[in-house]
Amino acid sequence: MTEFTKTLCPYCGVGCGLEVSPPAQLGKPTHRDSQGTPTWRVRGDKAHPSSQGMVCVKGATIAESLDKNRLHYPMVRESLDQKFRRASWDEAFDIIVKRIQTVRFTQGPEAICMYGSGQFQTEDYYIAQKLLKGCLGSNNFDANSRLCMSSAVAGYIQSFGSDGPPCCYEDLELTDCAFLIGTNTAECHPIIFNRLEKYHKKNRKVKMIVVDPRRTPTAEAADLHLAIRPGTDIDLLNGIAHLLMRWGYIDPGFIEDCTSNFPSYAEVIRHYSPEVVSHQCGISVEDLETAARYWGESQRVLSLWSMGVNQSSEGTAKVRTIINLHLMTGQIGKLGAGPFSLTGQPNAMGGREAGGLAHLLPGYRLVKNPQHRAEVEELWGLPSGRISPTPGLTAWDMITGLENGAVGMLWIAATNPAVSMPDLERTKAALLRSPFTVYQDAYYPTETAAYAHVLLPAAQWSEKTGVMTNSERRVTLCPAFRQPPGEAKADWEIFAEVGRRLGYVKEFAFANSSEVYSEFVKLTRDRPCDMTAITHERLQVQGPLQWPCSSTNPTPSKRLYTDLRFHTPDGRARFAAYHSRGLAEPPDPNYPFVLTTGRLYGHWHTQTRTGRIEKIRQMHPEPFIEIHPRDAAILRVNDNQSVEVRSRRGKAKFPVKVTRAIAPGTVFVPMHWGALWANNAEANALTHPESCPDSLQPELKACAVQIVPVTVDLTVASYQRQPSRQAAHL
Ligand SMILES: Nc1nc2c(c(=O)[nH]1)N[C@H]1C(S)=C(S)[C@@H](COP(=O)(O)OP(=O)(O)OC[C@H]3O[C@@H](n4cnc5c(=O)[nH]c(N)nc54)[C@H](O)[C@@H]3O)O[C@H]1N2
Ligand SMILES: Nc1nc2c(c(=O)[nH]1)N[C@H]1C(S)=C(S)[C@@H](COP(=O)(O)OP(=O)(O)OC[C@H]3O[C@@H](n4cnc5c(=O)[nH]c(N)nc54)[C@H](O)[C@@H]3O)O[C@H]1N2
Ligand code: SF4
Ligand SMILES: [Mo]
Repeated sequence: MTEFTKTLCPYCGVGCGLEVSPPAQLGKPTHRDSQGTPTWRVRGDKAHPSSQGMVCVKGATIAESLDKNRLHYPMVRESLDQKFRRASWDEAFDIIVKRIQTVRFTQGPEAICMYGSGQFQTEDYYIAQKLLKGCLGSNNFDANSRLCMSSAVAGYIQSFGSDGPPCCYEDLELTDCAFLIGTNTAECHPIIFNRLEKYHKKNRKVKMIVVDPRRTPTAEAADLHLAIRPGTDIDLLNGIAHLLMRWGYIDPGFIEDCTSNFPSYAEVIRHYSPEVVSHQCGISVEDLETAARYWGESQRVLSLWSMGVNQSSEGTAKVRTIINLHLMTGQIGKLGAGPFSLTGQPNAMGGREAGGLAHLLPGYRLVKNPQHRAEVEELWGLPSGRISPTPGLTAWDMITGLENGAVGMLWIAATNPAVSMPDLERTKAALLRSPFTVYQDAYYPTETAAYAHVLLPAAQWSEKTGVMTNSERRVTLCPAFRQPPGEAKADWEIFAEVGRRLGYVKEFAFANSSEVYSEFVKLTRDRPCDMTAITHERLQVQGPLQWPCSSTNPTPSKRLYTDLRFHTPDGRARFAAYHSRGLAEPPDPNYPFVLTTGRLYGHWHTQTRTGRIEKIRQMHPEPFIEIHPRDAAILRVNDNQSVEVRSRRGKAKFPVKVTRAIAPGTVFVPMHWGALWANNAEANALTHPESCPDSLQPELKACAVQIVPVTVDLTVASYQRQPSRQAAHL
């Protein structure tokens, strides 16, 4: 037996390779965490091409969270005011299956919903699609990726005819100009940032531009930081295009041979003169011109983006406007260039491959496409017409569906919506009205557990075998290397057992996850994400592989579109002509500040794991609100003083951090502190659910707020609540 297991870090979409070994090994002292508990050793896998041995603090400490506050057994209750009681799996399955049948025959399959996660492995995603969209005929499977990646998905599909980030991490070390927009890569994709930063430091000619209303650690490393006003990205991008056009930095050959719709785009960008854009974005004409010059003079431009672009009421338009710049300058399909969306979660990419959003089907297919439905039905051995032609409910639709009674059953897995959804007061009120909620998570308590009728204990990473795909389309096997606690089961096993108990015995007759994966890849044959040459066994032997990797061409591909043919009917990439529309809820005299929300280096989302790691708790002991000194002076607040922040929907309290890193008029709070981790410091108490009309992704990055100083000081101590104590009501 080898002394370590090669696997993938289960946090962010960088997808770093890890080597994990047991706490006790012959000839070595037992490995322990800071509290003295024996803990698995973790180190970077030097052979993993994506990360080359590097890890950040989250990956390095992952093992410390594995055994803390785990949910061990199924728990049930009749109503939300009762206590949970322990149940057998048999009883829990029975309750769920009966409920599915009742809802199916009284309200119809479209009243059954599942809300999943980019933290599923691909096998979990796939089995959930087969159960919901196939066997039950309900497209109401959506994932937290709706809050995360759906604008990138929509943008790629509309511009290129298919989803799929076309670049790879090697491009970070081949580019002349890295254009980072709406991404705090240094804190949120640290190893991607390390690779870029090292290369940038060594090669002084290489330019790095960062577009972010905050001066983040990412922005600090840039040659040019454009601190635009929130929501003015399209103005900026069209302004850059305007100058590229004016200065003749365009690629007419590429535009002519490989694209369509350029004239309507050219008509739009005409209106974005430097003076107009400088005024709109709140940046100088000089900085705008520098950005355009860097773009224009570079042979290879690589754009990187994440939530500052996607989480917007014009998210898809922003994505397409970034792609426009690449099309206009021919910066795609070659080394060191292209529009590269950074995926947030470890397997958001796998979710897209498996069809894990309400409008998708496995293999980069669309619910609305009759041929796609027929292909999937055939492979699943289902009668023709079983898959509904109507896209299902999105994450937010499920909340409004609870409000209006359209949802008869909600099954939530691997996500914590009672913290991460917009407009939390409304979200929580809707969850309270749910006639029946199943919540399947690895940990207890989490904020969402309070809204469940049935709790199912999930085996997590390290305890189940499956694959995940990272941002550069690289698929890595994550083998189980320890036992799940108590009676916890892999998510896919739970879904498959429910399927069998509903009568779909042969549809869910899988002996293990390797068989699940083999069936799934058949659905990728001849699709843009063809993975037909990938199996668990090959990944085990050869290590991680990028797709496309098909049985007809089993050598993995580093980049897409190198032949400059796109997946549109005419093979051309499409220009999009968008004017800027701005924020869904702009500031006004009553709510004069724009609140933006995001992440910190050490914490992972709702803290179910990182909140239990001492080193990380010390790194980020409490929530805060960043306020510019000018605004602090107007509000008469100082560092550490408390303020109440109010939006039209709710309020929260934070200690103030006065800093020039945030622009005047804008304030920032981290998203990590839910109700279990602090008193009233929920970012989403304030946010709104207005979303992009194409991707239906909510604008979590901006809402209008007012700020009022409060007298009671919030001390660190009040934030150091131990959620383990809350387990008492189990
Ligand atoms: N440490 C850590 N890393 C993570 C995660 C985590 O929880 N913790 N989560 C992972 C996940 S799921 C995701 S999705 C990614 C997110 O990764 P990022 O998108 O990099 O992170 P965020 O902090 O959400 O937002 C990025 C930046 O968008 C900026 N922004 C706000 N409004 C605008 C705007 O209008 N225009 C522009 N251009 N920028 C704007 C914010 O100031 C912020 O700095 O991180 C992944 N990695
Ligand atoms: N204000 C604001 N809100 C945001 C964002 C923002 O930038 N600002 N970002 C949005 C984005 S991009 C995202 S991705 C979401 C993230 O928000 P969530 O998905 O709610 O956050 P997590 O804390 O990652 O929740 C994952 C849950 O899955 C559990 N888990 C881990 N592994 C497994 C497993 O294998 N199986 C099961 N069943 N459970 C498991 C964990 O214990 C945890 O409870 O937040 C969104 N909300
Ligand atoms: S960069 Fe992301 S994948 Fe890599 S170790 Fe850190 S959290 Fe894990
Ligand atoms: Mo995300």
